[in-house]
Amino acid sequence: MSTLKKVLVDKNKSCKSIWFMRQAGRYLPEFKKIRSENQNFIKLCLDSKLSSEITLQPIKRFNLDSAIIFSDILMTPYALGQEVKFIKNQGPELSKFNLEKFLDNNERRFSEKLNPVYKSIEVTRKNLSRDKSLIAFVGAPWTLLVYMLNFKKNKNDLDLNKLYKNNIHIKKILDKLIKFLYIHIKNQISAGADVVQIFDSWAGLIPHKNIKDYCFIPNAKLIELCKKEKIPNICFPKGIKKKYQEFNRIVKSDGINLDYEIDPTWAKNNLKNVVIQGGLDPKVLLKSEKEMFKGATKYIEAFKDIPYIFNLGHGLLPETDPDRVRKLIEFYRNY
Ligand code: 1CP
Repeated sequence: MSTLKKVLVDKNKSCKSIWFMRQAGRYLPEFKKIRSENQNFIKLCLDSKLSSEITLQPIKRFNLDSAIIFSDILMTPYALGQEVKFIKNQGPELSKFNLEKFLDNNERRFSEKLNPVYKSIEVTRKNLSRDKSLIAFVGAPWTLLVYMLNFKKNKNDLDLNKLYKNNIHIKKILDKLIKFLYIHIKNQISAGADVVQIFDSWAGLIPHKNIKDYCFIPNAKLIELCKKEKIPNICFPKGIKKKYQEFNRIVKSDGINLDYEIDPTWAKNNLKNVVIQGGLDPKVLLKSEKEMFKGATKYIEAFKDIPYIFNLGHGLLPETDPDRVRKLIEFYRNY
């Protein structure tokens, strides 16, 4: 069994496990080289051989305990018929959402379009040692909807007018997304993934009165499905602050990833019956070594008596020096 599963499922607190969100891609020179030769990001995600190679890059370099498949949460809207483009230094851009077309999607076509992702999982599993987990992931319904309906006004604000104008359709869209995400999760498990993480990266933008319907319930439904499939699962409801507690009470995932705004001591005292993962601000990897170790120590100490998976409070930043990542891993393993 992988160390990730030993902590997540067996709640073995003396077993340590470490991996990083966004460890594949973004900052490694060996990734940047492949990326520079492959301008179309979606096509790169659909190249099973290259995507498997990228998935394994951080494992080869750092011997991390788990691999996360190189793909993207926006592969779901892609497979549901929206055009997805990544504009350099600007982020993703999706073609205009069409409700009728969206509701008309069929399951077989959806799976077919994502088949290269499943193939990549198969190939990766064959090349990954058995003591390491292969993590599959999906974007939570709300976070996907933010991109699909182009709800963001700028980096961290929601266009509330757009939200209210679309309010009557939102639940319908979320429900349909849940159906397709279930298929995507099941296909990834069949291909060989043995842990699932759900990224609700924009949960923090949801107005208070909608948090239950747009975040807690959709995540809970996906976790229910993971449990039915007996697949260990982790949620990441980024930015919801103290609502992490209510999220945890309702969703009941095996693991919960802290974001960097959550105080680790608060988390330890308030998040019960769940394995805690992550929390460390990825920006500390850009600071001095001393500050990085100090930051890491805070999390290691806070969780030393309970099961804990070392990870970050959001993804590794593109400007991270790989040597820093190595030092952080060494520090953690020698602690
Ligand atoms: O231009 C490039 O080189 C593409 C950069 C890149 C990479 C390497 C994007 C574009 N996606 C990815 C891979 C990716 N995305 C992984 C692979 C495995 C890993 O490295 O861990 C994963 C797990 C994701 C997940 C993802 N994509 C999330 C959730 C996690 C998070 O960081 O909050 C989100 C929100 C996305 C959307 C996305 N993909 C890429 C960009 C630039 C964005 C937008 C982010 C934003 O709006 O700020």
